[in-house]
Amino acid sequence: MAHGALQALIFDVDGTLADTESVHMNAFNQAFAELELGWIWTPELYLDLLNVSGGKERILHYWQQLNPDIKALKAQDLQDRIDQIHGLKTAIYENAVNSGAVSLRPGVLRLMDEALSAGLQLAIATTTSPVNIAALMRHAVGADWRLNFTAIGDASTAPIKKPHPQVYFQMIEALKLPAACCLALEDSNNGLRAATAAGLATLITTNPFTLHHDFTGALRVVPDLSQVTLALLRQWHAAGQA
Ligand code: XBP
Ligand code: MG
Repeated sequence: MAHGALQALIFDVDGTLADTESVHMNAFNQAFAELELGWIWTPELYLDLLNVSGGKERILHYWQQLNPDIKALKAQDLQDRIDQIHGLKTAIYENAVNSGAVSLRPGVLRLMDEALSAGLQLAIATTTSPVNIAALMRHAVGADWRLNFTAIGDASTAPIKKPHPQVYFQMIEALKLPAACCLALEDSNNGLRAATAAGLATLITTNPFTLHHDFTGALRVVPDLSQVTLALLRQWHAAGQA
């Protein structure tokens, strides 16, 4: 890996900025119920389904497992139905976030403030939809939240979901920095693989949905950011390049 001083932090959203996955799961279930699909995603099943990143991709995967005959449906009809289910799920999720169902994880805001004050750039690299990021950040930071970020990569910019590195390559390009000067913050194996495939050192903060994942290759694995200062990040980042 090329050498470089730390100049940017790239944050994943779900599971990293906030513990959102149980709220996502409830929103999926509420959408399934409203559309009378008879589908219920239990926490055990959802743990497994999280291996497929992206809500639309997750629905397709589940549907294919449940009913292999859906391949007989016209591709456009299948996509329209998935878009409809996911659109309803997204509206339900956004409402839940707007009413305060999730807050940022410990240390996240403090580390962002520290980084901005020290002149680092911030970016977001996620598989989720832009409305979900906006709802979360507006609620946590306020209407001007977007000003803190140089760039945002999400489901609207990167159609190929993690573990593919597309969203991270987009952010590295937008930051106009070498990958060696950026650090990714992730919570999952898919996220770690996406970030490392883009050449990024990656700090993992675990959560109950990802504690069992393989984090081989991560710069460090910590329970959350409460003890992680910018000075410590710089130290870990530099040591990772040695
Ligand atoms: C999170 C995801 C997302 C959410 C659901 O991955 O996989 O799909 O579970 O959000 P990451 P959407 O944290 O790596 O971005 O339904 O909006 O996709
Ligand atoms: Mg995540």
